[in-house]
Amino acid sequence: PVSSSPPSALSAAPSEPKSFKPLPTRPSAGERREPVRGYARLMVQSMNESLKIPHFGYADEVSMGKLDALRKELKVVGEQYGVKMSYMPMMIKAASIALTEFPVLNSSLSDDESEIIYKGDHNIGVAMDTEKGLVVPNIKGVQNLSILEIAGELNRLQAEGQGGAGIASKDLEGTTFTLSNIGAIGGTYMGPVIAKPQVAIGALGKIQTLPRFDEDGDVVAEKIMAVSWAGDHRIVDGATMARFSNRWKDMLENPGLMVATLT
Ligand code: CAO
Repeated sequence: PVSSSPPSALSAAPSEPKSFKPLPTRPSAGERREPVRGYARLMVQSMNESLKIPHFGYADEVSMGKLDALRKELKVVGEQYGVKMSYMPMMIKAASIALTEFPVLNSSLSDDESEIIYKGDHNIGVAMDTEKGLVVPNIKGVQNLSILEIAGELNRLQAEGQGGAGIASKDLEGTTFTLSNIGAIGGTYMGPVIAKPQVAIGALGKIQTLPRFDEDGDVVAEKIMAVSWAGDHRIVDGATMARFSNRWKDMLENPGLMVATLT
């Protein structure tokens, strides 16, 4: 028998009809040219240089349950200081602590490739998706900053990235290591690209609730985030990257370890 009821998509239609909006751009037969300017120009220059770096990749997953609980607490603290607290400030601080133990990841190779230059400061770059395109400002001297201070700097850079004046060049210079939170938009894994003269970068996937086994072999719901690292294989080897990643992951999975290390 043929049902007289309408398909479910139609039955869910709003009672008041909406006005029809045409798509913002319609394909046309001709081509259109646009000058590559601003952040897009920086991306061209920086990525051409990146091609000279022999990359290797390394990925792992992090159980984010405890960090998620800590973030909920710090969010309330942040509000008292007028600061928005995401996961990033804690992940940036953990990276800085791990960099102290694995300084080669916060180094660069000299132009003649004869020396490794270990950087004094952890100027951690954060890839930002802005209306004007990708830009990577850095938070300077993270080794000396509290999680709250890192959050304040991140908020400032995010606001400037979205603002008309853009991010000042001093905030774009001197990056020593980068994190890219592509998971804020979506995705699980990424192949991040190192920007010279840095030697490492990490891309963070979307935090998802997934089934995993606990210590008793029972299936439990866990908050999982994948991390994808890239290293410059001329001076970073896979074992060093794995040890660094393990240390970083340990701190995110057991934030007490991070607190114990804070100066
Ligand atoms: N998984 C799930 N949720 C996430 C998440 C992740 N990995 N990262 C962020 N979120 C959540 C935040 O917790 C926040 O939730 P609440 O509103 O409930 O607090 C929300 O998403 C928005 O976060 P945010 O984007 O404002 O803040 P952030 O500090 O996490 O990230 C920034 C800041 C600048 C890194 C991010 O906005 C961004 O631009 N990411 C894109 C980076 C990018 O383009 N990389 C590609 C580079 S190569 O082309």
